[in-house]
Amino acid sequence: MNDRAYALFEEQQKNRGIDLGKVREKLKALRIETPSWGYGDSGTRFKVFRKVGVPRNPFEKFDDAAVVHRLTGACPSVAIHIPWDKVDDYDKLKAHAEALGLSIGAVNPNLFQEDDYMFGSVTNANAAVRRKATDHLLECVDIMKATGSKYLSLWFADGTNYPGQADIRKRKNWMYEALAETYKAMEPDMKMLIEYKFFEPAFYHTDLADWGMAYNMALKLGEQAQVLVDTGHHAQGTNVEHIVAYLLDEQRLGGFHFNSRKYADDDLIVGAIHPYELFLIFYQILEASADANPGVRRNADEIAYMIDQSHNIEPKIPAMIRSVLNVQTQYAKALLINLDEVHAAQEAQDVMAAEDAVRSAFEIDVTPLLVSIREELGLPADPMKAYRESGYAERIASRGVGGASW
Ligand code: PSV
Ligand code: MN
Repeated sequence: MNDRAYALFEEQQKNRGIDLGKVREKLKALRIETPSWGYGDSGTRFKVFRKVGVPRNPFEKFDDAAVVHRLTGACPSVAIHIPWDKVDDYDKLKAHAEALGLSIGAVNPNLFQEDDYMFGSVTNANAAVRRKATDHLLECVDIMKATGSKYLSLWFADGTNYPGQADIRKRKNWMYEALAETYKAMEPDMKMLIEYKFFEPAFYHTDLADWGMAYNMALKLGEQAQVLVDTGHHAQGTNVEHIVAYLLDEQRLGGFHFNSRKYADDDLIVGAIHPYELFLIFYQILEASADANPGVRRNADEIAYMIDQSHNIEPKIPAMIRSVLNVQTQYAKALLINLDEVHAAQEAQDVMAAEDAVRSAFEIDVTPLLVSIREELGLPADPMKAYRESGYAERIASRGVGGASW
């Protein structure tokens, strides 16, 4: 039955002029990092619901991440958050990850949970607080060295709530100073990913509010600094794929935090709310990946794809699997865009044909393709079903309630 479905799919794609061999290679190469904090308990400012079976320490978070990787074959690295994932012995954490077939991905400093940071961390008017915050960034670079991580992933909650509360330009310069000191401590093969978000927890101004501010910092710091696009961090209606295309053209798109949202930074399952946006992001990436400029191509091919979601009501492991599958689905659809057809329509300035060439790929059911690839890789055809049937959720119930938060 599956063979027949795939044969039909293959025939249809051949007729559309799609080279399925290349599509399959690209799909098999897609890697999506999952976040350690996505396995812990998280919530809203109203309530953190405690769940049965939540990992009690970083080691158990890796155990859960390994299940996601085993079932999807696409998630071999896990981002860590310090101090949530602080351990006495990073060699031990690294060895634990490796024994599970995982590696330690991006290291995320935490500069938003201490009382000292009420008025900011690296942009605090108090020099001693700034020093403490920068020291934490440097500590995270040391953790990267100890764990073999290549990405320092930075998000700052720093900002103000009221006009006049602080000197915006001074804070801009303090931000740069902290990042420059951190940048200097990195090894040449490490990257600094700079995330932005326009509000929350600060409600008047945030020091790194949008991609332009993050990009400007990255430009001033040097080539190892790049912008990280968290899909939930924009004002409603922002054209995220335009930002993606722009950053790719400037060769400064470092990575993504995938999640989805209806209203603000909701951190929901990826692709749950705006799947077409995710598809269009991949369309821009694939255009860049075929660009005449080798630097643009390299940037497109080196993007760090990461999930950043936290589950308030969802069971964590299946929610993560669903996100991974949704990313694969939208990537697969984007790979079915016939770019030659798009370019011909663009050349002819044929608006309807150009729009159709892109959208029609979104409308294709890629299930036969994904199932066929999973079968080739020895993965379960339906990872969600395989998870439900694995008994893992029942086994981890013995961890009880009250595991790690975030
Ligand atoms: C907070 O908005 C946030 O979701 C940022 O996107 C960070 O990447 C993440 O938390 C972890 O600090
Ligand atoms: Mn993020």
